[in-house]
Amino acid sequence: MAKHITLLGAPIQTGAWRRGCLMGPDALRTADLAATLTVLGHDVTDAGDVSPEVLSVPATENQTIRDLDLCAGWVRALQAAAGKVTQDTIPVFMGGDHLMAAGTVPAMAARAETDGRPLFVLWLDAHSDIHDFDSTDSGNLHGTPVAYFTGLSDFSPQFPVLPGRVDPANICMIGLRSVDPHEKAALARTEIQVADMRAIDEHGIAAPLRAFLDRVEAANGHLHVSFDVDFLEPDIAPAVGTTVPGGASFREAHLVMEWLHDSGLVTSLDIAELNPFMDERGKTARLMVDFVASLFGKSVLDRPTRARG
Ligand code: 5AB
Ligand code: MN
Ligand code: MN
Ligand code: MN
Repeated sequence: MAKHITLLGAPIQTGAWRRGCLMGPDALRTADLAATLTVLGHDVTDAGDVSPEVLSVPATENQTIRDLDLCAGWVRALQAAAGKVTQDTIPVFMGGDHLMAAGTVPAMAARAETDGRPLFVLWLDAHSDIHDFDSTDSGNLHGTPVAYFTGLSDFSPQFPVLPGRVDPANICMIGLRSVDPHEKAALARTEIQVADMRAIDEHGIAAPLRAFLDRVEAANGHLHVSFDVDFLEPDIAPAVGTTVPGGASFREAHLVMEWLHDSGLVTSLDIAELNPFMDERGKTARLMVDFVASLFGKSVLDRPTRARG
């Protein structure tokens, strides 16, 4: 079924330690994201890149936080830009480091609420990104969006009051393999469902995904997918800031994308943490375009889908 897809660039890199994510949107454009989705029959608009607001926010107690003003300016600007996306459009937010999700996800939660439906989030990542201003050791705010958009930690007054909040019970994280002690304790206290790499090794990637998609469908939810490139095994996706070995294989990630398509449930997507400076001849950018294509209906054989109106 043809969709209206809007590509929106979020060239934020101040949430990460290593520079380069600001080239992410242009690498995805260069790898022909728009044309690839158009060929699949979709109606695609590239709305260009968001720019950060210029802000000066109060300092946090934790002095290690990196680039707080600029990060806060990005969160504000991304919430505003994502907040303009209408219900009939599927936005593809092209990052940018993963702090982008502190902008995109609260806006998508607010949009779902306007539609009278809950927002569910599928978090594909090596990391749980559930630090807060106090707990982060690295000071890199791309490790914090989940604690912010769930309201589990207080990010005021530096980050905006949430336009929409995500219930932790509506989040499923798949692919985790690098979780800091604070994050481990935080996850244990929440209802976030986690399939770490060990669980995937033991039971496969299909089981947790199926269970989650069934829940989204039963609740008539909107589904936001936040795809951190480091979810993938670094051998196939080297263009990331910090490589964590043992990630999802091509086949596992591909199956996730195809099932997401067949579910007919996805209403928005982040592509996060693509760092083209670390890439090998565009290989990761092209791989991500291929995965997004699968999510939007590229397939080998036709199969029955659960398309919804
Ligand atoms: B990413 C780490 N937990 O807080 C930290 O790539 C890594 O968006 C954060 O998932 C990784 O710095 C953030 C060690
Ligand atoms: Mn992440
Ligand atoms: Mn990550
Ligand atoms: Mn990263």
